[in-house]
Amino acid sequence: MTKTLHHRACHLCEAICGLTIETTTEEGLGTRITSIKGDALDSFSRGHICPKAVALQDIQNDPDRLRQPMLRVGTQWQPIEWQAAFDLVAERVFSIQQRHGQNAIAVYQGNPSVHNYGLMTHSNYFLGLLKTRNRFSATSVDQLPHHLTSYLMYGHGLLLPIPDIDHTDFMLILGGNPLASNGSIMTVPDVEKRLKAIQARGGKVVVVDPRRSETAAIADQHLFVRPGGDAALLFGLLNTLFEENLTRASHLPVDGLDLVRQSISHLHAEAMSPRCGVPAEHIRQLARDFATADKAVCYGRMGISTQAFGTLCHWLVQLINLVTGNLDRVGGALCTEPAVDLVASTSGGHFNRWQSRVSGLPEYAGELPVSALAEEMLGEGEGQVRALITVAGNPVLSTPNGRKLEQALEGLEFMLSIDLYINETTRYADLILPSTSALENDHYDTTFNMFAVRNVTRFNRAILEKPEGALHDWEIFVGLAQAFAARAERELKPTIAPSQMIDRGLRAGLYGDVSEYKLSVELLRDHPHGLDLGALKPNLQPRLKTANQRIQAAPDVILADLARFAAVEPPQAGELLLIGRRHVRSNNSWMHNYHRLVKGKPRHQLLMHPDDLSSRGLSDGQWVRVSSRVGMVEVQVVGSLEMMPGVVSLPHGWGHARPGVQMEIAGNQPGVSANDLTDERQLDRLSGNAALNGVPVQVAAA
Ligand SMILES: Nc1nc2c(c(=O)[nH]1)N[C@H]1C(S)=C(S)[C@@H](COP(=O)(O)OP(=O)(O)OC[C@H]3O[C@@H](n4cnc5c(=O)[nH]c(N)nc54)[C@H](O)[C@@H]3O)O[C@H]1N2
Ligand SMILES: Nc1nc2c(c(=O)[nH]1)N[C@H]1C(S)=C(S)[C@@H](COP(=O)(O)OP(=O)(O)OC[C@H]3O[C@@H](n4cnc5c(=O)[nH]c(N)nc54)[C@H](O)[C@@H]3O)O[C@H]1N2
Ligand code: SF4
Ligand SMILES: [Mo]
Repeated sequence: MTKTLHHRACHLCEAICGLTIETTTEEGLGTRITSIKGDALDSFSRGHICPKAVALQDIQNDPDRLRQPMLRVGTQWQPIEWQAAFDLVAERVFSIQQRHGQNAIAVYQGNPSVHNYGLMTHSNYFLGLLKTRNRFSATSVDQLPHHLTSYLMYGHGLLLPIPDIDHTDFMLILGGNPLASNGSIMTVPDVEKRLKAIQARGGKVVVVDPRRSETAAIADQHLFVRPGGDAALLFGLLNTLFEENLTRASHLPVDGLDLVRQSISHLHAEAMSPRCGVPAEHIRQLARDFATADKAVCYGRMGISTQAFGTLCHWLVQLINLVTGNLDRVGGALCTEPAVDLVASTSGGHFNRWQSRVSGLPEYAGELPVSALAEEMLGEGEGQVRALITVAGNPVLSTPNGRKLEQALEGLEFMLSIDLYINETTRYADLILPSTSALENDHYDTTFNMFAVRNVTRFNRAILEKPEGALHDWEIFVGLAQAFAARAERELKPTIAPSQMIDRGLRAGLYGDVSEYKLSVELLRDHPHGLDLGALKPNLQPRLKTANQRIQAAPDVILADLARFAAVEPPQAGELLLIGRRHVRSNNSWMHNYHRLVKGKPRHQLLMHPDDLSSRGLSDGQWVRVSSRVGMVEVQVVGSLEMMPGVVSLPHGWGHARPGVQMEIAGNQPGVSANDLTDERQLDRLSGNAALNGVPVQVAAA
């Protein structure tokens, strides 16, 4: 019996914690994982770990995880050989495109795509060949407003300023709950300690959230905000900074700031207070506290990007940091200098070059908003989507009006899923192609090193041997590309393995051949705990990719959105608005089949303020019927003083009790899907991002 210790970054969320994984090899029994712990020698995560990492062994060992390609024959699933599967896809996709045009194939790329480097490097090797404009991803139910704002203001959608959490004195958080999510567009392992360190050095943490979240509970101040009201609150803050001369000069070249000031002067704290539910005096005081802190940073995340004015929100966050002198400043918001730098190596992006067929929603960087996916399948006529390819995603549970999407999936001619499970979405597929598990694959974080609060890098080799006959995600895409190119008689450029691509990226980068580091994949093997490349530092000016290399404070399309903001009806008395929430033991729409994570009391009920319960004659623990324009679910309600009155909260990613799902849901707790209630017509119309938060609902006894 031999025991081996491996060091590796966890790929399950954005925090990229270092893990120490022990495997035991026994003759005749093979190799198994015998322990998963935080890696104290990882200087970035410092031994931090959460319960999901321990469940990596459950992903590995789960008998329900698919290990070979599966073909649906009627209601049955049958194994099929890889080459036969690739040829089948090539034939079906080619034939559909011949008959209905290139755009008849739609693609949805889900969240785990950005946590798996082979998917980042190779999915386009095949998907790019399809030349379809119907590309969709989780971006438009998540962070699209961040990218669009950076593209418009800084010239590159990935030039995202990150809170310098380790050096700030004042952190204002809107719509983020890092204590549950472990941070997002702020890769920050061990976030609770880092927030408490702000307080320990005499600084403050302020949280704006319609729920007293886990993060709000440890903050110095928590303000309830009406869901979807953040743009109003942020207008009030920015105006106060202007009106009360609380601004500070910035070293950055900026165009359009006077125009901003004039255009928003009527949106002052007093005018905005009824729209956000925050008293005007609190808005003004918050602006003063922010501006007088030596180093401050305003950070907005998921809760403010998935709402009707998500892009206005993120634009205002940038401006608040800018006019207080905190953009591109130590202790403020800083851009990273990653070892593999996609900002340097890619073009800035594009926006609204084409629109979706049915609703005319804009593309961003070649993708359309996923709220339009179902209507593109259901809407008859030229250009109708006839087939779908999903990659590492579960849009039935993850995108608004999941029931409508299900109806659309039933009518498809062909569906392919590249996924590990037969779940709520992939059960509609004709063919499912499962990859190796993460621990059987190398890992380099191409995405989250770019958004980390320190410049860090690491490359980890696979921990477990690749099972015979299994393929990595990237190899699946190579197989699909080769089969499709052969069928379509198209030329296919050769490709190289992801690790070779990363090696090239490392060598060509800032810490590569030209530097003292001389980073390469080979060199990173000597640093299994990861390599720290230093604190973030001011660098925005030379990295700007706008045409005139100046920050654009007043992009036309954003100023044009002020008219839409002005046209919104005031809040109605008695309204009830739905928001989401995350829990540290749950991961989007999956991992609910691992007992280790879901054990204990259920965590997917509806939370409601006790006053809202009693005004409806409801009691704590009762089953209720929640309905919206698009649907209805029945769920248990829990009275909670965490909730702002008039707001209810339901986590997404549940709702597993659907026929044909082939995995055992641990504890027999399927929950219900929040996206059976969210509305595909509720959008940030500017970017097309779904407004998942602030959905009007009614709640009554079931
Ligand atoms: N109402 C509401 N809806 C939301 C949200 C919300 O807050 N509220 N959040 C939104 C956000 S931020 C996001 S990112 C989306 C996420 O939603 P999705 O994009 O649907 O992503 P997941 O739910 O993580 O999908 C996980 C799927 O990927 C598969 N998978 C996991 N790892 C791999 C792998 O390595 N390879 C392959 N091929 N497959 C793999 C799993 O088996 C599972 O089927 O949900 C969004 N939906
Ligand atoms: N454990 C765990 N970690 C995860 C995930 C997971 O599913 N589970 N998912 C990962 C993914 S894909 C992402 S994108 C990140 C997201 O990471 P975060 O952005 O931190 O997302 P949440 O934890 O959902 O926190 C959003 C907060 O916004 C609040 N909110 C809702 N509506 C509004 C509003 O109108 N205004 C304001 N101000 N606040 C509002 C909610 O109450 C909630 O507290 O988390 C990642 N990490
Ligand atoms: S917080 Fe948990 S899931 Fe996220 S990277 Fe760290 S250990 Fe993994
Ligand atoms: Mo996300």
